[in-house]
Amino acid sequence: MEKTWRWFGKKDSITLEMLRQIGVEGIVTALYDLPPDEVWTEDAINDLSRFIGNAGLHWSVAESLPVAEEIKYAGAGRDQLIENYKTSLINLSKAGVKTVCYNFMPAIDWVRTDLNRILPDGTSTLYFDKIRFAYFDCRILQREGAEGNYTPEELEKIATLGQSITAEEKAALIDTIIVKTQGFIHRKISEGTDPVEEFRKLLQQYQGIDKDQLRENLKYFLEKVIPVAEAEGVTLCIHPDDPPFPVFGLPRIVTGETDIAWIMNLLDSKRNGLAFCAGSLSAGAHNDTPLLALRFAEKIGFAHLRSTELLPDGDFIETSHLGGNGKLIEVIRILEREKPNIPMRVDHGRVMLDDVHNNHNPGYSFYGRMFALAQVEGMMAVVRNEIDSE
Ligand code: DNO
Repeated sequence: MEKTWRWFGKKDSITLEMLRQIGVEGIVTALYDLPPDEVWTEDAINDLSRFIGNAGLHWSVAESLPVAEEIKYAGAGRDQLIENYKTSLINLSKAGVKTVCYNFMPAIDWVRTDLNRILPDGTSTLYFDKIRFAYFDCRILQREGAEGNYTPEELEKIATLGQSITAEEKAALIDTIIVKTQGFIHRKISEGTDPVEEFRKLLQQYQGIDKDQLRENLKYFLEKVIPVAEAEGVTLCIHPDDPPFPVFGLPRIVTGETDIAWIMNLLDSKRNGLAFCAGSLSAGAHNDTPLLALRFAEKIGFAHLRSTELLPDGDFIETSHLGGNGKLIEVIRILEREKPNIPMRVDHGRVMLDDVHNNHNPGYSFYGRMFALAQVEGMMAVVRNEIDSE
C-alpha cells in the first residue's frame, strides 16, 4: 500500500519536507479553509496540488470532501449542494486526485470525551468514556428524550458523576466533544457562538430522521454522484461511523457488516467504495476487523490504520497500532494481498516527546504518528516478505 499522511495544508506546522524525511509517499488533505458547502475550484485545487508537488510529493487522497449537512438531512437546498459536490469531484479529478473520502455521519463526526488520557509511560491517547458522554448528552446538552437512550445503571452513574464533576470538567467536555474534535474537519460550530446552542440547532435538523430515512438520503446522494465518479475514474470511499454505534439518538448507517453491505450493494460500481477505517470499526463489539477487511476487500479504496480496545461499561481507548481490537497485522495481511496499490494512512497517534509543545490537531501528533508509521511499515515488511516467499 502507498504510505500516505494526513496533512492539514500550508498552515500545518508539520511540513512536507518533514514528511519526506520519514518516508511518506502520498498526501491526504483537503481545502480546509473553505466552508463545507462550497465548490472546490480548479484554481484552489491546483494551487495546493502544485505546492505538494514542489515538495516532491503528490496529493493522493482528498479527505474529506465533506457532504453538507443539508444533503444528509435532505434539506431544501440539497440538489444544488449535490451539484456543487459533483463539480468539486470533477475538479479534483482534473488535478489527478482520484481517491475521495467522505462520511455520512449526521451532525457530528468522530466522538471522544478525553483527548489526553495519560498512559503509564507518560504519553497520552484518545479515550471515549460512555458515562461522561452520557452526562454531556443528558445534563449539559439536555437533549429531549436522552435519558431513554441509557440503562437505569448508566443513569445512576450519570447522577453520581453529577455530584463530583467540576465546572472545568464540564467545560472541557463541551470543548472536546463538539468543538476541538469537530473544528478542524469542517464543522459548523462557528467561533464566538455558544457551542451547545449551535449543536442543539444542528441536532434539530435531524428530528424525525431514522435509519431508513438517512439511508434513503445517502442513496439519493450516491445515485447522483457515482455516475460522475464513474466518468472521472474517481473512487468515492465512505468512512465508517466513529464510533460505530448510535450517539445523541441520531441514526448511524455505516457501523458494520450489514450496513456496509447495504451501501456497497446500492450501486454496482467499483467507484462506490469503502474507506476501511480499522480504528472506527474496531470500537464496535459486533465487528471483527480483519473479517470485514476480507469481506469488503474488493471495495476498499483507502485504508486508515489504527486500533482500539473495548473496555467494560462501553468505554474504549485508542491503543498502540500493534495491539487492540483492530488486529492491524491481520488487516495488513489481507490488504497487502488483495489491494496492494491503495493508499493507506496511519490514523491517529499518541502525544509523545516534543508533541506536548505543539498544538497539533487532536489525534494528529507528529512523533506519535511517526512512531506508529514505523510500526506499520514493520508489519508491512513482514507481510511482503511472506508474500514474496510463497
Ligand atoms: C478523525 C477522522 C475523521 C475522518 C472523517 C472522514 O480523526 O477519522 O475526521 O477523517 O470522518 O470523512
